[in-house]
This record gives sequence, structure tokens and C-alpha cells, in this order.
Amino acid sequence: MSRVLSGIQPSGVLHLGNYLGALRRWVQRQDVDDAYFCIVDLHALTLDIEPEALRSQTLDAAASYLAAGLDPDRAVLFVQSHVPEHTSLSWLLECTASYGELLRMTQFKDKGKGQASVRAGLLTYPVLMAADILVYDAQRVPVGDDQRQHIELARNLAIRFNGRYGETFVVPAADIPDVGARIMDLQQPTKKMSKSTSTPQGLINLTDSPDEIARKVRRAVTDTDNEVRYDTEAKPGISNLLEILASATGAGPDELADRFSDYGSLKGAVAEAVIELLRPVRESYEELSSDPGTVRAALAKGAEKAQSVAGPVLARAQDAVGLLK
Ligand code: AQP
Repeated sequence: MSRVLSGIQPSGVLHLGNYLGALRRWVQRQDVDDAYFCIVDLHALTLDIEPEALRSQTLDAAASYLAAGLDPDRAVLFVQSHVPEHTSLSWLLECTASYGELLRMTQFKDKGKGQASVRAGLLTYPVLMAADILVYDAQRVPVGDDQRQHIELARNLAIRFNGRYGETFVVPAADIPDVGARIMDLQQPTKKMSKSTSTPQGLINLTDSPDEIARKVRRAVTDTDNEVRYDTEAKPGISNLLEILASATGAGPDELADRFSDYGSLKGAVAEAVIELLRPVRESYEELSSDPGTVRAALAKGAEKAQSVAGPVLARAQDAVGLLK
């Protein structure tokens, strides 16, 4: 059994990209792996967020985890800030990372662009993410393609720390799917679908009704030549729809392209597949959102278990750097 760790920011309602790139795969791993999945609430503070929104979205994200099929008896589900070992380790890793390597993070450049004042946390949160992973001795990190660079940083920090202070951390590896690793915005198909930067029409939320899903897919931006072909450079909109359909059905995007002779029929098939894929998640989410007690109980149990693993790893790292016991 390998130890896996991953998380999602409660920076908005979870969307189809979060589901296909992360959540759905976590559910598949929970019986096979020693699985730890958190809601990374501290990461959400790197951008502007109202305190009430952060609180309610954290609970909503946890309800989405359960609705997607994660089971607190088979995986450790918790909120990052409930386990303070993450932030304690993060400081040791900040003193391992260099300013230059953090400046090179593309998410920092993308999210900081156009902001009058960029929070220091936006620069340093990839280090906190490294701490999220390393503090559990995680071997694998199932994520979407946008997190590849951050996992590389976590690996580099683990290797550098081990080199400087002696073997302390497990060096983790990214686990990125072949299909569904980068679901694009339906309105701007050259940009990834994102909680914080997509418009409502560009996103399919896990809570969207079948009608909303059908409308958003029908209005998805394509091109004008009406030829269904998988070509992410020349036809990003159609390729994104094929990728979504491939991820929902298990067939390959090229093979699917051959089955459709026009955009209308492709869009109809995508809408139907997504509606059926998300139907059980939405139904279960609706039940859970009226039962916050169940969600909170799952998180409390998870935090206790998580802390029992994170505590000794943090102590090992503190000892390694020379902090007085
Ligand atoms: N569009 C996507 N396609 C596939 N996977 C995706 N993920 C995110 N967007 C897509 C994966 O979902 C997990 C959680 O991501 P996150 O919420 O922690 O942060 P993010 O990657 O920055 O996702 P968002 O939606 O864009 O959030 P905001 O807008 O708050 O930054 C990760 O495994 C990610 O790869």
C-alpha cells in the first residue's frame, strides 16, 4: 500500500476539472492506497476571500468529497488548518526553498498578474503545499496537470533538505492522469477551468442542475468549420469537449471524434454524459448539505488521525535542523 496525499482549495464551488483531475481518482484509490485527502483552506487565503465564504466553502468542499464517494472509514479526510503541523513544517521548508525558485512558479505569475498588491502567501504557498505532502511521508500525489510544477518543487525541497540535514523526508511523485488532467474553460478553451478565474458560463460546477449543464455545454465556444477532430492546438474548444467525453466514458478522444459528424451531436453527447456522471454526486451533495453534523464528524475524525501521523514527521524534521527539544 502506498501513502497518497492530495487536496483542493475551498476557493469556490468544486467543478468538473476538480472532479476529473482529482476527486474521482481519489475515490478509486481509497481502497488501494493509504489515502489522505484534505481541504487546503490556508491556500485559499492567498487570494481575497470573505471569512464567511471561506467557512461555508470549506464545509461545502467537505460535503463534495463525501458526495463524490470518499468514505471517512476508508480514507483520512480533514481540513488543513486543523492540523497545525503543516504550517510548522512549512517554515522549515521556506528556509530550504530559494526566493528565485518560488518566483518561477507559473501559478504565482498567473494569479498575481494584474493585482495591485500581491499577497506574500501567493508566493510562498507552494512551500506550504510541499509541507502538506511531506508531513505525511506521502509517496504519491494524485493531481491535475496544473500542479506538476508544485510537486516538482516538493520533490526538490525534500531532496535538498535530506541532503543538508540527513534522510528525513520521503521524496513524493506526482500522479497525473492521461485523460482529464487539464479540463479547459468552456468559454475560453485555451485556459484551464478554474474556480477563481473562470466565468460562471466557463465552469461546470458539481452542484449544477442537468439544465444548467446542458445550457453551458450547448454554449461552449468552438470554431466555425464544424469538423469534429481532436487537435488541441487548432481546435481547443472541440478538443476540450472530446476530452471531457473521453474522461466520462473511458473511450479515447480520437476514437470519439470519429463518431460525430457535427458539433451539435457532439455537444448533446457531452451534456448527457456529464449530467449522468455528476447526477449521483449532486444528489448526495444535496442530502449532505442539510446535514453539516455528519460532515463535521468526518472532519474531526480525520484531523485526529492526520495529526497522529504528521506529529512524528514534524518532530523528525525539527530535530534534523537542530531545534532544541
Ligand atoms: N481544470 C482542471 N482540470 C483538471 N484538474 C484540475 N484541477 C484543478 N483544475 C483542474 C485539479 O484539482 C485539484 C485541486 O485544485 P485546487 O482547487 O487546489 O487548485 P487549482 O489547481 O488552482 O484549481 P482551481 O479550480 O483553478 O482553483 P483556484 O481557482 O482556486 O486556483 C488539483 O489536483 C488540480 O490539479
